[in-house]
Amino acid sequence: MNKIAVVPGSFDPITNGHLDIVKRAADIFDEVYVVVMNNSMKNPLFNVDERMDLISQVTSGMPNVKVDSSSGLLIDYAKKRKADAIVRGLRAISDFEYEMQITSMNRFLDEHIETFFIMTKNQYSFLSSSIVKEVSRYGGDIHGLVPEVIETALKEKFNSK
Ligand code: COD
Repeated sequence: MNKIAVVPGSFDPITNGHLDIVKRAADIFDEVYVVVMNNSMKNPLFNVDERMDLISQVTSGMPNVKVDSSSGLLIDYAKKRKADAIVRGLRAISDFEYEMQITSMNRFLDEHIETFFIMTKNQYSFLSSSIVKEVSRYGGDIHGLVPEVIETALKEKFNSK
């Protein structure tokens, strides 16, 4: 049976840490939807269309990965896609409390959709979209932390401000 996963996030912008989770999910599931969603705690630098466009560029070599967005609840999106699983990445113990809270809430809303966690690779354990934006904003070198197209998009964003 076709197994479908949703990989949700803010992806503002997508980093090599996110991309590694997407690749590993795509090796396990038949179809993977990378979905750009709103996190009400965050104020994004890139708009939803820009984030989707960047993700599409960096996942173009992954035939079973599709890029989408949603402005509603994650669980409603997962149901709409008939997903078997939600896949999230874990970096450190500090991620755990938040992830556990949203996983429990999603299970409260629908107990049939499982959440799977993929541990980050060591080299990405310190990496977040926020830290990449911070370093890029002040002209630091983020090569190797994000795909080149993201490096360029960040430079353009900060130079135009
Ligand atoms: N290595 C591995 N994984 C990583 C790395 C890294 N270096 N960096 C981030 N990740 C993981 C994160 O742990 C997360 O699992 C995923 O990648 C996406 O990260 P972000 O930061 O882009 O996305 P978040 O955490 O802001 O996404 C939160 C959602 C937008 C999914 C959440 O707010 C949501 O579901 N919003 C929709 C409304 C909703 O349903 N809310 C109720 C949920 S209780």
